[in-house]
Amino acid sequence: MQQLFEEIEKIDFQSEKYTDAYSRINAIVIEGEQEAHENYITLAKLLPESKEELMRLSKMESRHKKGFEACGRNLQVTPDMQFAKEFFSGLHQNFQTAAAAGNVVTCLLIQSLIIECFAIAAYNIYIPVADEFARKITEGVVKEEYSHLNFGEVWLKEHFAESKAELDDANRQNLPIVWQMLNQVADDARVLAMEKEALVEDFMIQYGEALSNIGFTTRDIMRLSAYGLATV
Ligand code: PL3
Ligand code: FE2
Ligand code: FE2
Repeated sequence: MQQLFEEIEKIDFQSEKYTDAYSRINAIVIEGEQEAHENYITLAKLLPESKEELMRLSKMESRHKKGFEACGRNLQVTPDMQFAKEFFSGLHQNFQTAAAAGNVVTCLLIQSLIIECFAIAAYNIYIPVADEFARKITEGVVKEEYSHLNFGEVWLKEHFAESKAELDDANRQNLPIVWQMLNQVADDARVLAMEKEALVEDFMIQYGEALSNIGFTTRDIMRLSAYGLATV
């Protein structure tokens, strides 16, 4: 704990090094919230029986986006949106392809499990080292992300037997992309005092818990949640 305090004291939120890294991380988060907003609208079309709830989640995502835009403005940082679009292109493409084919299980895995767990891990690690303005915003956001993860868990649990094989496939296609994304952001995250190892650990915990809530066995969880990790 003492070490963490010393580290936070050292952070100069105005330094060029910090604001340069922030221009990419802030953009990633803004783009992530925008993608999430669009993905829940798409999911609302695929799952008309949950339309109202999914539209509610989609609106929350645009509020999150506005919150993180304010965090960038507060530090006088211009987010590098071009970088962020490329950063998300792998998951974006896979979500679009799955949606076009009506593969709702894959869409839920990408958005409600992978992206939400990635966001929860990142936000949890960011909160203790954030500037005061961003910390308050991020604390409010992360609470809501748990409810988005919960939507995916509940739906997939209710349809577990018939979704299992598709979940396995979708995990195989998309989890390696997450490890690549983490690698790409690791240096910038380090400048913000966020360690890659902590991000990986928190992601694995969130994702493993989600898979367990859906109904996977411990053996399956080990196999699924580490898929592709050794190759990065
Ligand atoms: C879903 O509601 C939101 C999706 C956002 C995904 C964000 C991923 C963030 C990875 C970058 C790690 C540093 C985060 C810093 C937090 C401000
Ligand atoms: Fe969000
Ligand atoms: Fe979310």
